[in-house]
This record gives sequence, structure tokens and C-alpha cells, in this order.
Amino acid sequence: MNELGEKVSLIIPTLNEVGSIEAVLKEVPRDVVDEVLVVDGHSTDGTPELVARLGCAVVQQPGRGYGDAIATGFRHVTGDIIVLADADGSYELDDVRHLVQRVREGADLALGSRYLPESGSDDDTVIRYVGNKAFTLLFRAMYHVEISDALFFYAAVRREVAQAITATSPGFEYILEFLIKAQRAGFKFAEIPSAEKARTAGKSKVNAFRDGLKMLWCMTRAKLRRDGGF
Ligand SMILES: Nc1nc2c(ncn2[C@@H]2O[C@H](COP(=O)(O)OP(=O)(O)OP(=O)(O)O)[C@@H](O)[C@H]2O)c(=O)[nH]1
Ligand SMILES: [Mg+2]
Repeated sequence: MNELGEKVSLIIPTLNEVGSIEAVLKEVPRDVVDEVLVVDGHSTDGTPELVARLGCAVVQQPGRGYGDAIATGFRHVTGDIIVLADADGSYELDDVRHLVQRVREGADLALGSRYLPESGSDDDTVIRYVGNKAFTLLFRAMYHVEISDALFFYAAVRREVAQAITATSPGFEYILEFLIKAQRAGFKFAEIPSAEKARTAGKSKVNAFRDGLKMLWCMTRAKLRRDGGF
């Protein structure tokens, strides 16, 4: 809690991350984060049991998919500022401080970026790098949001933003639905550089082809239907 009495919550989605979640929870900067909630996606490797043993709050998402997990997290946490971070050891968790700081300075939504000059990614294959860049360029051209990385979603948002936006895409395309709705609602974006490390254990849940197509469709559909329908 800061001098304004604002509470910071951190949501961590997990799907079979038993090999990395303990180290990730240890890295959370507890001097800035007041509440940690793990939202599990029906892991079969003992992830939620380990999280509970470590004394951290954990809930099961009702449905499936990354988007469904984040939406579940938003419904459960109680912070004034809500941060999202992955469970696979690829995020620089100390950057939570900078994300929260940007929100405290007036941004509605602060995003970590792998593609600012001071950032970087150890986790990019050529396909992923090209895909991330192409999606971000397309996103910027279509929606006029000046961000350099539309798919990282290492984010801190004001509670009001999470409450105002109802994104319902179940999978990773949730990220784009959320950002498009935030832009349409006139929320103020900020960006900080944040390096991405390679995941420390476990397997990626992203399929570049399948999830890429879903994201492309999400962006296109939102443009075709100006009523905001997704
Ligand atoms: N609860 C829940 N979490 C999920 C689901 N899919 C992915 N996650 C988590 O969301 C985060 C992002 O998934 P990743 O597989 O790391 O996606 P990625 O970072 O693009 O892929 P890698 O670079 O290979 O790690 C991780 O913490 C996953 O465990 C899901 O369906 N439900
Ligand atoms: Mg990852």
C-alpha cells in the first residue's frame, strides 16, 4: 500500500507451470504488491496444489484459455491497481515497480514492451519475432495506439479500467480485445521497457499458427463491427 492507500494486486495465470511457479512467486516484489492471486487453468501437474502449499491464493478458472483466466482474475482481486504477469519465469518481476509507478503517475494502463531500445527478448524465435512485430504494426495502423509491443501483456491497469472493459475472448486474442476496448474507451496508455527471458521450465501454450489466426480475426472483426461487437 502506498502513501495514497492504494492497494496493488498481481494476477498470475498458470497452466501446468509446476516447474517455474515457486521461483516466480519468490520473485514478486512484496514491498509493492499487496495481493497475489494465481488463476489456474485446470493444470494436471500439481501447480495449484503447490501454490496452495506455498501459502498463496489460488482459484480455478471456470472455462479454458488465457483470456478466461485473466477475466476470472479481474473478478477476484481487490486492488486499486491490478498487474498481470506470466508464471513461466520469463518476466522481469522487478519491473512491476515501474509499471505501477506509471499508473500512479497518471496512466490508466501501463504496458511492458520487449521492443523498446532498452528492452529485449531471449524467448523470441524468428517466427515469433516477426509475428510480434507484424501484429504490433498492424494493430497500430488499425487502431492508432502508439505502443511497440501489442502481445506481451505485462500490464498494470487501474481498477476502473478492468471494470469498464468486458473482454470475453477465451484465448490469447483476449489481449487484443482488451487493448482495442481500452483504446476505444479513451484510456491513457504508457509503456516501459521490459526484457523477456526464456521460460525456465514447462511448455509454451501458444501455437503460433492457431493463435495467430485467432488474433488476426479478432483485430479484423473489431474493425468490421464498429458497434464494438467481438
Ligand atoms: N489459467 C490459465 N493460464 C494459462 C492458459 N494458457 C496459458 N496460460 C498461462 O499464461 C501464461 C502465458 O502462456 P505461455 O505459454 O507462457 O505463452 P507465451 O509466453 O506466449 O509462450 P512461451 O514464450 O513459449 O512461454 C503462462 O503463465 C501460462 O501458464 C490457460 O488456458 N489458463
Ligand atoms: Mg511465456
